[in-house]
Amino acid sequence: MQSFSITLFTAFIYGVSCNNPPQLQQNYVFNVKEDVPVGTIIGRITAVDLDGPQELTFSSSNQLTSDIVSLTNPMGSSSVGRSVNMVLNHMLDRELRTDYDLEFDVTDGYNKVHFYVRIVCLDVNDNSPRFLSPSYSKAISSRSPVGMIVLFVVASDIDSGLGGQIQYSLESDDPSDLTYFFINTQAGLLMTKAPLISIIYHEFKMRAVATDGYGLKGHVNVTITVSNYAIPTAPPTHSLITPSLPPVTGRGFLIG
Ligand SMILES: [Ca+2]
Ligand SMILES: [Ca+2]
Ligand SMILES: [Ca+2]
Repeated sequence: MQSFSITLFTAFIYGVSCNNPPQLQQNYVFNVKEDVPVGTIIGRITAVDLDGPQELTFSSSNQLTSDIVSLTNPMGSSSVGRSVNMVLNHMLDRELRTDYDLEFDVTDGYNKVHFYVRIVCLDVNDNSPRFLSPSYSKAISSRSPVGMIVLFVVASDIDSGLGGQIQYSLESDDPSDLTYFFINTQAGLLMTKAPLISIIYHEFKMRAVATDGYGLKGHVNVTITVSNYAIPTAPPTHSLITPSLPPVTGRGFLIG
């Protein structure tokens, strides 16, 4: 009897110590677009375990992973491949984070294997260009030359690729405004296009438009005041050295 118990115990130890851990089928990397809706299956994980002792079970191993995905119930036999699907718990935002290394455990009831699944967030053009200033305005003289740079507008777009590339244009409710001004499509330089000399005073109220490579637009109001008044300029900077008057060398005239 004692010999039987020792044999059984030895077999148990041998069996457990020789038990093979679960094997993942591959290193998993999934590309997921940032507009994929909640509840979508974004990937399937499969592991194999030939010798038990139990069918494989999978679990998330940290809070971040649980926040991003849930796992479905396992499907299939461990001996040929047991799988779980990852279901998205909240929408991704590539502009906040471009990738995640999710962490999971898979166990056969004896061995627990920790593994990572990489999620790469793919961009969608979900942002319109935004101007850095809420509005632009400038006063110029009606004697300003054609081709003069009046101001420059700047917009940014946080999407990648074409979705982040901006071209500028100018709009106005009064189309005749656009005979006097135009905007450089790449650099956002707003310039004079025609002589303004006939204008005594006028406020040109226009809109600069930034358009990304897929057609999303951002707008900003631009006011250019043209007048034939003197345009105030910044006062000259004062020098610490007071200039002395030049010596009087000319001749005076006696009027009488
Ligand atoms: Ca095993
Ligand atoms: Ca985006
Ligand atoms: Ca965009």
